[in-house]
Amino acid sequence: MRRRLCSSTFLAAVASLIAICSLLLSVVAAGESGAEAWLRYTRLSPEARKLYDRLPSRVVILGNSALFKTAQNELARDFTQMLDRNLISSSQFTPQNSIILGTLDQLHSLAPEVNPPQRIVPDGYWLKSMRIRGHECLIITASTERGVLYGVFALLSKIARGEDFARLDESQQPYAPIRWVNQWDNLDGRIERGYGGPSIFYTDGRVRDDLTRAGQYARLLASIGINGCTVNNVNAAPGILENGIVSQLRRIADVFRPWGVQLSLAVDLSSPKVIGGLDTFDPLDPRVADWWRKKADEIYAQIPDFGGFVVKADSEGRSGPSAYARSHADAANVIARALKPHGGVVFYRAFVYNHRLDWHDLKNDRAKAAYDNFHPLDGNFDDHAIVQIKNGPIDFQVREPASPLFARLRRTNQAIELQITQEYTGQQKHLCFLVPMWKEVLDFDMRVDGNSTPVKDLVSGRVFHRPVGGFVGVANVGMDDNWLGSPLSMANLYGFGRLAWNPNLGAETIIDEWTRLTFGSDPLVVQTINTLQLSSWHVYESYTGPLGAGTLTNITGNHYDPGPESSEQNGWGQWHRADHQGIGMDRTVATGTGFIGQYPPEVQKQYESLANCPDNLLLFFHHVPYTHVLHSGKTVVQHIYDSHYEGAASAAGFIVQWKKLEGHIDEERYHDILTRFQYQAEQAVKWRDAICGWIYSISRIPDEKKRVFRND
Ligand code: GCW
Repeated sequence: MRRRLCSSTFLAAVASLIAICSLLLSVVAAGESGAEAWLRYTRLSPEARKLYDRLPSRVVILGNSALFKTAQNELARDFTQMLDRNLISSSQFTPQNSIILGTLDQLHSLAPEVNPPQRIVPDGYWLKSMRIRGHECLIITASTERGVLYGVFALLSKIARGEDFARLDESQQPYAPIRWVNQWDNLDGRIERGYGGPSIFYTDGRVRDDLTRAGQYARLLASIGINGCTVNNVNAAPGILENGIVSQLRRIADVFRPWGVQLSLAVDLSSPKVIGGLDTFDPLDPRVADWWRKKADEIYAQIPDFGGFVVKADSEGRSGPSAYARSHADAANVIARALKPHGGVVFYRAFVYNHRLDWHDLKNDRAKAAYDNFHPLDGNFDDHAIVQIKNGPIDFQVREPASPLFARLRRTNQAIELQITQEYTGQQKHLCFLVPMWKEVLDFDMRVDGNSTPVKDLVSGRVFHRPVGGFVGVANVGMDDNWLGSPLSMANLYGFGRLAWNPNLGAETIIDEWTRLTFGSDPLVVQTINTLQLSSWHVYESYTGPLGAGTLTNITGNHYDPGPESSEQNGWGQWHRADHQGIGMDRTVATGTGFIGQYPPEVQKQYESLANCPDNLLLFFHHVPYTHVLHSGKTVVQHIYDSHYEGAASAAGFIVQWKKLEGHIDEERYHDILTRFQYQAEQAVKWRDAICGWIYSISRIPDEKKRVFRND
């Protein structure tokens, strides 16, 4: 009997041990699905923990708002996770070693001697180790409460990456006040160009009951300094402004607020007519102005920290001011004036073009549209309006020059729109780390008035001293555990936030931070993933669109598969103009569409001449024979062949590099990503064969290396 009892106790113990183990395993597995993204905060090794032994265990919170609560909870939770330490919180400073969280004003009443080295702008923060009343303190302070939260995340990031700091004296300031993401979510739960599952906000025409993911998303955004999120598609359903929906949207704003993320909405210009019951949406009609005013008042009554509206008008079939022969400035201003009393802003997208262009006319050029539409209106937009400009003049292609419009709006607020969701860059199925591409655009010097005027300084409002400006990223996260559909693609969301905060950060720095936070600091892991990510844009470009050829993808369909013929002979204007003699769009002033003339003179000079135009944009700006010799010494056609073969080989090489990480990272992400690389390598071969075969069929010039054949 005793023996039996013992053995049954033993069995029960084993069973519960197994249960505990499987629970632990499932916790690890759940944690490694990618859901935590760069906020994993895993337990540091005892040795690494030693670095932070001197950090106080007491935290003093000088404010009691929701943002402070968030900061306090985040700090406490992640200290426990990473350092196995329980922080003791207090709202009063009693003389002992402490971490102190407070705005500068709050801090001054405690310790008037505390003075930051420079003015801290809103959202900026200062981390400072100093003695207060004889005790070692670490101060996390800012001019705003949101800045304090950002300071907490900055400290946590340092610890998670094992940064060795004995004492801190670091102030960080955002480059621009606007650091927003746009989500292209529809009320039915689908996301336009979303590759990470259905909407985290909506299902079946209404806001989800369970907004846990929306809150987690806000946490992710806050951790990288993003302060606004537009929660619906720019192809906006007018119904988004119906009263019944606004009261539901309020719940999203409520889960954003503790993280300092402001909610905003994309709106359709025809709303006053379609849902407002007016017989017009003419922006100059006083009834329309009144409607927008009342609508804004209603929204602010429910969502006091509402950020504003985003407008896509007269674009791709959307309604717009042209219906009443009014200008885009008229349309933007009627909305800006409704938002102004509440401090909100309207983003008016410059993505306006005629999608029924006559392709027979070689002078027609979609690239010219943003400038043609908006440059004449410079100075006509109200201060609460911001013109939101896509990075390139076409549409998020793998290689485009910077939009000339950035240089040409002197008296208008502007923001750059970057695409995090990889619509034309592999749809999260191919690895394509976009930070190096974004940096090329942000660092591009427009030479306005012959001075150094990089795009980052134009969009942030520095060059023309604009009151507001900044960065918008189209994110499109979804319900998939890992948000974007692929764990590695999250580097783009992270990178967008980091660049919006500080566009001077290097791509290497950003990816190194991200990899350490997402996968840990094993040197082999860090080195391998950093290298893969940093090479990925170039690799993707080399097998999908070298030399700036433009859209070779299926433009009338999924924007993903190869489809070079689909770009031509239609009104969409994403033309490459390939024929039997040559390839490329002639956008020169001398013989082409004249697009190059939209740039400031020094940039014009660079692009206009074949001798100065960089190879990687050659076909964007010039139509050349296939036998044209590049700066590299190769002919265009041979470059296209070689580039595709090299690109496909590099994609296959990704698998080999990735396999080195087996056993170095968790199995779940290891296998998930391995499968993706295997798929990408196959797709790269498909692209290679499709494009090389097509180029051969139109040029009839054989590949010197005899790899390209076509049975026709
Ligand atoms: O790139 C195109 C996309 C559309 C998108 C549009 C835009 C939301 O294919 O899906 O519509 O750009 O930016 O408005």
